[in-house]
Amino acid sequence: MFCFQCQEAYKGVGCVLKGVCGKTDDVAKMQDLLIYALKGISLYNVVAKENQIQLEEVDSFVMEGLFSTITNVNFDKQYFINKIKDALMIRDKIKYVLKEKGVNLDNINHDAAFWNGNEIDFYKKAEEVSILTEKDEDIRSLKELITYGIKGIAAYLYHAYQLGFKDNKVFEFIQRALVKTLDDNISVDELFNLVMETGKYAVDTMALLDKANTSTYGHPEITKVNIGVRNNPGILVSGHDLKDLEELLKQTEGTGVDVYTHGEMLPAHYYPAFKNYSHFVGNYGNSWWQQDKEFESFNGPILMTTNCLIPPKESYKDRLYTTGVVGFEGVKHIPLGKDGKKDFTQIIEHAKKCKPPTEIEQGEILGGFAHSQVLALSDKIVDAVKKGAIKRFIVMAGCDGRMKEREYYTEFAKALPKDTVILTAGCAKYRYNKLDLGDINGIPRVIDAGQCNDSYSLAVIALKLKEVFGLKDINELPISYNIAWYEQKAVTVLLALLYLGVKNIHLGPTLPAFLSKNVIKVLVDKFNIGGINNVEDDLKMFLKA
Ligand code: FSO
Ligand code: SF4
Repeated sequence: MFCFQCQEAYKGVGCVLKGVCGKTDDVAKMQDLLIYALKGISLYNVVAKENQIQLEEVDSFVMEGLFSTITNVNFDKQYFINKIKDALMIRDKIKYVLKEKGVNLDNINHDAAFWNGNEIDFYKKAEEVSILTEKDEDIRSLKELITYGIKGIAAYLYHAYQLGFKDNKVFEFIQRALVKTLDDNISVDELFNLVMETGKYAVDTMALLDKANTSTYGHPEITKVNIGVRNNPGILVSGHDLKDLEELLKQTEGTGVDVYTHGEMLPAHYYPAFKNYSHFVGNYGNSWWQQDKEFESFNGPILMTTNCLIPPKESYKDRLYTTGVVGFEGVKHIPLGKDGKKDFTQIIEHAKKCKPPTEIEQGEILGGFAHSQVLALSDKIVDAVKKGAIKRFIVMAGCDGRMKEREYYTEFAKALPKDTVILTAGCAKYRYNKLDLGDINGIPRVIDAGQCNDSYSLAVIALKLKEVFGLKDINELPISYNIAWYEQKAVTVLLALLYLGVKNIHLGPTLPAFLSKNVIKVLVDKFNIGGINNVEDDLKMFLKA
């Protein structure tokens, strides 16, 4: 195996024997092969789309397949083997439909369009299509940058899709981009253009998800979220899927079972629609990488709706449930029923037999500053900026992770002068959202917009401020970007920001292993992207920017 798609890639180069995330060699290979099979589907489906043949089940299959290969989503080898088999069937079905309609397919001659094999052949084939078969380091780097960007787009699109929102142009782009990554003659310039186009579709998809979430559940509002526990048995929900949470809240109503959020599900508390459930108690614990301790002390069942899952300990494995694209061998999975709904009865019955959660902390955290809420406060914020009470905003959105180096973000937040405000989204916030950083004239010094996809809100806020201050360029705003990344959705968010013209973004704790030296050089020249150093030097650099 070779995988370098996340920030924790082994030695900053790539995982080769087993993933730092726990992904095994065979799962990694099956993920590579699934991606290759999705490219094969896309070769034909792009032609189908050109001929006005819309096969929605194919679009959704490609979207789900991409999502399932994101870091910490699915560790189940059999899941991928089944998906590869399905993919080969789907590919050949589209080929058949196109031939029946007399569409000329002479231009499709890539191996991805024709290869076939049984399970026994899959491992050998996976080695033939490994990332490392692309020998040119820069081309490989750009192709993977695009692939990871569209994996994140697929994840955000999936959440919107669950709520009945879709965008055919995004489906089309995803598949067109996958096809381009098969092109052996593509130039570096063409790939750079495709990187920027990925950024454009990242913005469109985050906007679509924002519309899906806010029109279904209302606009997030300022909310204090309880971090203590009550004395009833509980279910802990993690991941990003609000639809799953909604169904679970409905099904647990009146059962005596409480519901808590973990990690990236925390922002669900900010939505008006979820405030109506009196058994929706609060948030338990911290970000994803602490789940091995926190799932243990929660005592009740845990539902993983998306990433980030880590290989479970035996002490809570039997209390763990996955759903959607998430999977782990030996862990119970809640499927989508024929009626389009999920039946969570077994989790609820399981919860009733469990002890209430062990309290690990007490108090409240504050959030809910998505664009609508912040724009409602914009007069106050603009006034504070004009009067010099707020000198600078620091965007510290993104992901958390287990590397010790990430303590930097806590130290950085603590060291920021009192006239600065942190804008955050994603699980990076857990590095500083429980510090008492105070407020500026009633404006909290940590403004949490929500999940990583709500970084879109931060972009909307920045664009609004640019308008209010009458600036020509978003980079003239007193905003610095000190972003933490971990997995591929953060790549998507980064490409979205680049597409919106944001410069001087600093990315940490380390730069992506998949960016070659030359690609980094271009990103530095064009966008002045940088890494991080130490708190003291970085503070000086960010504050004088
Ligand atoms: Fe964190 Fe995990 Fe949301 Fe990522 S939970 S690391 S960017 O998956 O998705 O912010
Ligand atoms: Fe390694 Fe990250 Fe790939 Fe897991 S996802 S195998 S940790 S690079």
